[in-house]
Amino acid sequence: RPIGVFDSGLGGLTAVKELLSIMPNENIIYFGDTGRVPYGSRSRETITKYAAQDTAFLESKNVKMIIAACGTVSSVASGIGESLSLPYTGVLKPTAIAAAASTRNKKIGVIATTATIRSGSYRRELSAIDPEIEVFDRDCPLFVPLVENGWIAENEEVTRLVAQRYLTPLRESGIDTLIMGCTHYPIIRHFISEVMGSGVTLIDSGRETALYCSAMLKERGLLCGRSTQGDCSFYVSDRMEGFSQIAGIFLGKDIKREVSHVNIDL
Ligand code: DGN
Repeated sequence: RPIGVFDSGLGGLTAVKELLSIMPNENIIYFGDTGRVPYGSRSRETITKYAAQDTAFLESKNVKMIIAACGTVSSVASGIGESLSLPYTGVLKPTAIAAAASTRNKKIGVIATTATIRSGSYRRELSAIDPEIEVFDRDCPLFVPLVENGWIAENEEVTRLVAQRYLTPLRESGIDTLIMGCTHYPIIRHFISEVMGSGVTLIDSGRETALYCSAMLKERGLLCGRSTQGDCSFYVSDRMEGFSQIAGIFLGKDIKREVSHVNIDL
């Protein structure tokens, strides 16, 4: 059975990329809610409703585990795992654990969507791990549309300027670790690390969650046993062309034939 992954759009592909490299034999079903992106500016009720529909779709595909590869869902609709009968993880816990293990000076930055920052989820999670950790956070609402529109290449000056504007105050705060708390952000990590400099370790929530998922599957004896390459299928709730193209660039392969449309809001 496949692993189910969902996000509001392209962001969760950062988890898929890592899943493919850690567990190349697994099958993956990905749902990107491109018809309703962004989630990050919406209310708790709306995000919770969308997340319930997204997980119901993945359950209908008979997945063995569900990953909410979305910082916003993990932070705002945090109860979603309890209503599922399948193993489930969001990105919050694995990411906070990795950041707390990485910091030396106990100053951690968090960048994410407005909904995630407003929820205070990373502050709570990090202070539960170590109350001495000081958190510097900042919402970066323009990053998600920049990624969804494909403005991700090194020469996109607008994305560079936006990154400079959001991140310069964080660089000056003296953090040594920065959580990319929205799964879209690693797609533009080259711009983020350019501003932050080499002294700041970037924590990729997609990667940490993929590692956590592999540990969960192993612990439950749910890893797939075969030795051949697994399959990936992608579903989106809006036009497929834009998604296929940007996802293909990010994953480094042509996925056009693997992308289908689904009507999620039934
Ligand atoms: N990838 C989502 C997250 O991690 O928060 C982005 C949410 C959104 O749609 N803005």
